[in-house]
Amino acid sequence: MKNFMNLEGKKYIVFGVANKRSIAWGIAKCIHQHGGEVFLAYQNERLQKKVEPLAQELNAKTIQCDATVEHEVELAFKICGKVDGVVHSIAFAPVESISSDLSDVSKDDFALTMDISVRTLLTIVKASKPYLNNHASILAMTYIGSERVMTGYNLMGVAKAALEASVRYLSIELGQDGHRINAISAGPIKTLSSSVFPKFNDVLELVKERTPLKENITSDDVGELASFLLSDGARLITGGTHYIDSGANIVGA
Ligand code: 0WD
Repeated sequence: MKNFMNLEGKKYIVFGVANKRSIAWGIAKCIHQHGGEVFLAYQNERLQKKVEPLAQELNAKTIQCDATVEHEVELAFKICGKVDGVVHSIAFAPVESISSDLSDVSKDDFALTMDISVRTLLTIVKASKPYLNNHASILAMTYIGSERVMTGYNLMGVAKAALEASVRYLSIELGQDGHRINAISAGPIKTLSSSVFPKFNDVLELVKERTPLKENITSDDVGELASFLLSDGARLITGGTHYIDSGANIVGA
């Protein structure tokens, strides 16, 4: 039987590695373990010291790329060359905009959050098109705060709803060329970004108390789902949001 999870001979560009706790790092490691070649894109010079040693572990090439800057994204693909898949693992909202009431969020903070957390996916998809090998697969990271009110998630919930809708519309656009795009909705994981959300540790505890599997997930767990969605085993799966959350998404109040 063919091993669909085998990513040998395939190449993937992963956007959003900040450090070893990043979900993007869990995904990159897993792609590598399944035989895929990885290219890591990180946001700025500040992150270079953290990302370069990680890249060496995977024998991965790196590029500095602010995904809000179109020509930097185009350059990243030009340097990386043809790919079989792309991972978008990028999000940002100013701390004060998450902790404030949604209707109090300033115009600037709203625009910045949407620009980094949603618009970058569109920029990356557009720039990727000339570089996608046949049957390529694109992934974006989301959270259930897009569908349900999760205390403290606020503005980021609105951004993730827009991201998931973008994935659905992009699936039609990309499907015309035989490419796929999906979102992964992960349970809470302690990372640099998640540390800004108030009472994050309580959310981790709730997973252990209330979900069917009573276990918090890790970036490595996300990596396995990502590797599957990037692989030919998922060749007819597109436009969807796929949960890896110990079953949290089916639990009522
Ligand atoms: O519980 C969690 N950690 C969950 C995260 C649960 C479900 C989903 N997610 C999502 C996040 O919303 C995000 O989309 O997963 C994705 C990755 O988040 P992460 O791994 O939790 O966080 P982190 O390691 O901080 O990676 C996000 C990175 C940024 O990190 P910092 O902390 O420096 O803001 O996104 C990158 C940046 O490296 N990033 C950018 N990359 C390129 N260009 C940009 C940009 N303009 N802005 C932020």
